[in-house]
Parts: sequence; C-alpha cells; structure tokens
Amino acid sequence: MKKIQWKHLGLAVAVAPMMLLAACGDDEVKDEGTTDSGEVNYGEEMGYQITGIEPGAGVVAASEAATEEYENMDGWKVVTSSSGAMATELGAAIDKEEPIIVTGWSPHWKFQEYDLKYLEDPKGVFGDAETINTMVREGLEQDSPEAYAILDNFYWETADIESIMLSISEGTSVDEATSTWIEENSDKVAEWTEGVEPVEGTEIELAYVEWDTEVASTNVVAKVLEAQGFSVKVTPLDNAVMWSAVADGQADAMVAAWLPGTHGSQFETYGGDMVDLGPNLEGAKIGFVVPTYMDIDSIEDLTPAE
Ligand code: PBE
Repeated sequence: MKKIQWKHLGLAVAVAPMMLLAACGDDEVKDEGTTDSGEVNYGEEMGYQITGIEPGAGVVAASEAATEEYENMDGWKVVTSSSGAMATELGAAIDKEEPIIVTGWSPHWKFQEYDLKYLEDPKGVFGDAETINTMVREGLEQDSPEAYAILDNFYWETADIESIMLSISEGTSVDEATSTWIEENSDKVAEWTEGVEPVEGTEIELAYVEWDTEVASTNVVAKVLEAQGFSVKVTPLDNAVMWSAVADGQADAMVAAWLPGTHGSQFETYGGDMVDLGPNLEGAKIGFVVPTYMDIDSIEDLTPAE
C-alpha cells in the first residue's frame, strides 16, 4: 500500500505529464513507475546524497571513490555523520518507504531488522569479501603472553556478532548484551582461553572505533580478558588514531582491522609496525546498501545530478 503511494507521488512530482506521455510512447511505463530502461530518478528525491557514517571510516572513503569512478554518480555527495545517525535515517526512510542509500557494512544488525540489499559494484570499488583481523602491538607477546594467546585465539562467526548487535540495537545495554552472549556461548569462549594461565590485574588497553561491529567485538574480548584476571581499558578512537595507537604501542591491541580493502590505506601506513594475528571473523563486506523496495540493483542504475 505504502509502496504504491510514495512511488506514485514521486512519479507525479518528478515527471511532467508531457514526459510521461513520451515515456509511454518509447519505453512503456511499468506499474512501479520505472521505464524499460530501468531508470528511476531516485537521485533527485535523495538530493543526490549518500547517507554516510564517521568521516574516518573506510567505507566512507570507498564511497567517495565510487562517486568519482562511476561517471553516472556525477554530482553525488557522501554526507558524513555517525553510525548511529545513519541507522536512524535508514529506519526513518524505511518507515516512509522513501529511497535512501547508506554506506553499509556486514555483519550488521540492519540486515536482520530490515529488508536490504547491496547495490552491485561492477567496477569493484568496494572490493570483495573481507576479514576482520586482530592486531597487537610489537612486544605484547613477550610482555603478556596470556593476553597475546587469548587475542590470537579470538575467532567467531557472523551469527555470533550479529546476535549481540541486534540485541544492542533493540535497547539492551552493551554490558548486558555481551555478558549474555558470553554466558550462552561458554564453549566457544573456553576455546579462546584454553590452556592460558590466569593473571592478577595485568593492564591491557584495547583501542576501537564506535562502529556497531567493533562495539560488540571489543567489549566481548574485554570481558573475556577480565574474566582471566586482566584489568582492561577500552578506548574509543577515530579510525586512523586507532591504527596509530597500536603501531606506536599506546594501545596493546585492536580487533577491528578490516582487510584487505576497507582499511587498506591504514594497513599500508601502520601495518608494518604491529603484529597481525589474522582474522577473528570472515565474510565481512562493505558497499552501498538500499532497501529492497528500491527498483535498482547496481550502482550503475543511478543517474547523475542535473
Ligand atoms: N565499518 C565498520 C568500518 C570498519 C568496521 C565498515 C564502518 C569502516 O568503514 O572503516
């Protein structure tokens, strides 16, 4: 019902009656308001804006690159804000069945909450599937072999992290959502700490960025380290600062390195000054994400700003 309403409204506003007649002539208008050539002028309805997140995020940089590399995105802008604001705007647009394009990533609770799809990226600007890796400072293995071992063992699946993210998005506190997951997955957690000696108050600092994925993963790891006797500090930083903090040893570790693409430039700058403990999660992805009710499938279906 709603779907038909906004689309008809959009069509009435965007297409002058003469053009509508012309379109009927050459390009038969389908009932959804698209032509055979598949063109819908969503750009105009969205003000040619992509709803972005924090300025330092890799997905924002990749989105800006996409606006450069796809000629049909001429005149489009990525508007930065925060991950929370992006999620709020996405929810508000979906409530009204309005078009929206966000700088999206998975794992993310939004895919469980809403019907969404990635726009195809034939030029490969957003890269392929990625891993999220754990990075520790040089010397941690010698200074705290117990923390190093747990961080090295930390590995989980998309379903794990998404269940925590969904619970937080529904209003559960980070503390409760992560504790509940740990209680319910004690077998998995036991594998991360297997054979590791408890410690007495050794200090460990984890750097992260307040993206939904990293809020979940960092807090789970912090709790597991605490249960082992560590005194853990979690420090929210900007993306580039998170990388430099681990590189220069101000922070001991981070579990938030999206590779090879999303944080490729940070890895190039700082990766040589830290120890890469490999993936803690596989199958991560970034790209333009839209509600499935939008009649476009590819970035190439967007039209340039007029
Ligand atoms: N993200 C989530 C980050 C990595 C983790 C996709 C928003 C980024 O774009 O840098």
